Amino acid sequence: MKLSFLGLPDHPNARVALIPIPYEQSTTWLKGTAQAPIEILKVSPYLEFFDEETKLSPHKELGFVTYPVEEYPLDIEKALLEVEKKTDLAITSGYLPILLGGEHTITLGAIRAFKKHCPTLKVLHLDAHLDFRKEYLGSNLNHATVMRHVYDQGHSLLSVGIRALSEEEYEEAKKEGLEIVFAKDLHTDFKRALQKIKSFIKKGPVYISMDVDVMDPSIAPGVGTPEPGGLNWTQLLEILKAVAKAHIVGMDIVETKPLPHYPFTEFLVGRIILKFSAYLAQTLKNEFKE
Ligand SMILES: [Mn+2]
Repeated sequence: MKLSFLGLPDHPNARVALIPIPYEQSTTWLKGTAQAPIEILKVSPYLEFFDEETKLSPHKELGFVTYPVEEYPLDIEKALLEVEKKTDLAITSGYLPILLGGEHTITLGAIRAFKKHCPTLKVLHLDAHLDFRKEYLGSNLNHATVMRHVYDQGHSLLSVGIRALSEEEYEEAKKEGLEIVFAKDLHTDFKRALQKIKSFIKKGPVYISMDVDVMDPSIAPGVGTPEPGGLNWTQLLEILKAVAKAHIVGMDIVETKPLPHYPFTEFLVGRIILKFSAYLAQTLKNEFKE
């Protein structure tokens, strides 16, 4: 049986394509993120599909297609090439791709695909970690260096929710003038932090890369490297609302690590996709009215 988001058949006029990427090679601490796409799809039929806030049903208004769950080559460059091809296929088919990881390194494959279609792509990066190292544990291409690669490709980058980084990363980021909205900025003055995010995404196509550990571990315990002091649900929704009003072209949600018997984080990711899609559907509806 083909696994699909919400357990639904592919919508004939879908706007969103879910791309499962069960790739895991460089995860440093707890393993298991390769299982995440399957587990997220498996729990998704048990979510309520209707969104109480927008009063919309995104599976009808936007529609979803789910790409098949396929294995990826272990070699990182080969895997990234596959990710790039899949993302490219989704873009050229007219979908907004949402990649379901898998480890964070896969973001680079998606960004490479977008580079051809949107050279001025901006990347909004939600994460507890800056992932801006030049090298980590002897390799320069892994989950801890991925945003450095994205940045080096020439994309503007805003990292949000950061609360764990090395001194070297901090110095590098400062040197490059990288914009960072630390988790503490969100907690002390959310309005101001949100304004910073809004001005970043205002112009130009935006890709959002979300490591689930950006959320507080109390609501997202199923991650490889949890950090206290993360985003709460309301803060995330405000950010997603702002993003849905911008020129958003793609997204990934990575680094979920399913915990045996406690599928909180898989349900959370399913809900994030539905919430974000409901906001998108609402934006499209409003545009249609104008
Ligand atoms: Mn992280």
